[in-house]
Amino acid sequence: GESVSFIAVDLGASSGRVALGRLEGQPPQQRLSIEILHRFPNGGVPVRGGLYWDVLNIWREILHGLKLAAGRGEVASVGVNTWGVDYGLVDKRGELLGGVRHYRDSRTDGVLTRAFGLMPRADLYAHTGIQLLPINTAFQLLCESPTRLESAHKLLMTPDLFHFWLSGKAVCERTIASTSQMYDPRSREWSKSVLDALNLPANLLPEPVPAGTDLGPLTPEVSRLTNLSGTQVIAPAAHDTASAVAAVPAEGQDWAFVSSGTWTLVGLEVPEPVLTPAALAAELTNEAGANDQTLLMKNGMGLWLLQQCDLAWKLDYADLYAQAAQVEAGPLIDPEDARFAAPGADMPQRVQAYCLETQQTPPQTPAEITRCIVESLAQATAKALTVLEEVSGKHLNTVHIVGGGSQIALLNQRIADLSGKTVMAGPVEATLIGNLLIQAQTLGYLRRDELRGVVRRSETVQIFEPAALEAAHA
Ligand code: ADP
Ligand code: LRH
Repeated sequence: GESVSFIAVDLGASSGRVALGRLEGQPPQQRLSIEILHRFPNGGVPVRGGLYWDVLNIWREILHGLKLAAGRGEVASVGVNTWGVDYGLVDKRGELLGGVRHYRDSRTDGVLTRAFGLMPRADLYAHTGIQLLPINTAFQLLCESPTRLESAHKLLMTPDLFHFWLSGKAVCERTIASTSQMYDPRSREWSKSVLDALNLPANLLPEPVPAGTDLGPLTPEVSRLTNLSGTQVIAPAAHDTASAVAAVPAEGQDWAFVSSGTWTLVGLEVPEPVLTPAALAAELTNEAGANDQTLLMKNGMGLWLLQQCDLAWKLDYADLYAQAAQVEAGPLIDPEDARFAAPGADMPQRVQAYCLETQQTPPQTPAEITRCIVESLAQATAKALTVLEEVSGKHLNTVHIVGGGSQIALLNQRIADLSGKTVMAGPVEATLIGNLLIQAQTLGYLRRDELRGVVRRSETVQIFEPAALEAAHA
């Protein structure tokens, strides 16, 4: 039958992928098939005490993926999503100025104290509605070199930088803008109050545009390099979390999502930002979602802990998680403890030191350490769900877990057990799917209320019931 194809580029902190999505069938029975054409590792590059993203290598990998896609036939459009908060600076001629720092760069250590001296914490929250993390763009800018800022013409958040390279258009897509701590979620514009108080370079910020903005065709150069012609560049929900949530296969109203990857993002889709003192006290974040939704979330540590352990172990994830499932739960860490944020293959030792300091028997084997990390992440997730129920006044029955971490059966089961809610796991590639669906919507192939139905028809979910309930049903 008839079909239309789109390319999604999903850049996560640990890996990137380029996928081709095909939307097939007639409304309201459309389905989406995805084929991952290219995967590549991603991560920080340490240089002279700083930590950077290798954006030129990422760009080469993107071009390679696009070329593979061109070999499959016509492609209507392409869109890029990435992790939040990071940015590049370009000069008047559009040239990239220096490197793109990784949010785990240590230059922002302690920056919050300086920031709160310029604008009190509660005010920063009232204006932006997001969790006050030192990695947020506004605070990174407080640590920028003044000469670099003076030479800059535009600040481009990472997905916007790639959209600029693809299309020649410099914009700031709203979902990624909302991770910056410079964006007001009510006016949906940059926050003049925050920019003024922190003395940030407002002149560098491109106009915010909605998720699903057509940026025009690929540049002639990119067309030539990739053999793609007639392909539009469309800014999807350019923040990976927002793309992932757009593809959660939920029905009804009583659900929460967990986007599980390098980070654990636990949240609810709500119609308006929640900026109450209770939300601030709970350190909840209101980021922009696709289709004008707000994502009310707790942003926290995720499988970063395991990724860093694995630098030392070099074990297969599936094997490791299977072994961990054979180990009894024991010691617990606080995943948010500051010692876990920085990169390093000494992560197992950091976990052990935490346990010793808190009078717990440290886990020894990779399986034991993995069990400790999984249990600690499950507990943090269950706690976040309770906080979200309290702050929103909503009773939740179902938790949709998407992303790489949704493949970890033990983690899914423990979240079900500890929260007492039904967990639905999958799709693993929700971010890619959300990216593709917003492009399809932008080009008129789908209505906004049809996106989740396409995911439900196209993907399977795995169900995990809480243990206590299972026992009650037996
Ligand atoms: P990000 O987008 O933040 O880079 P992903 O959503 O790709 O992260 O998730 C990566 C994580 O998924 C890995 O760190 C790992 O813990 C988990 N994972 C990857 N592959 C598997 C697998 N085969 N089985 C279980 N877990 C896996
Ligand atoms: C997860 C994520 C998260 C934060 C972080 C910097 O990939 O996008 O939502 O913004 O990266």
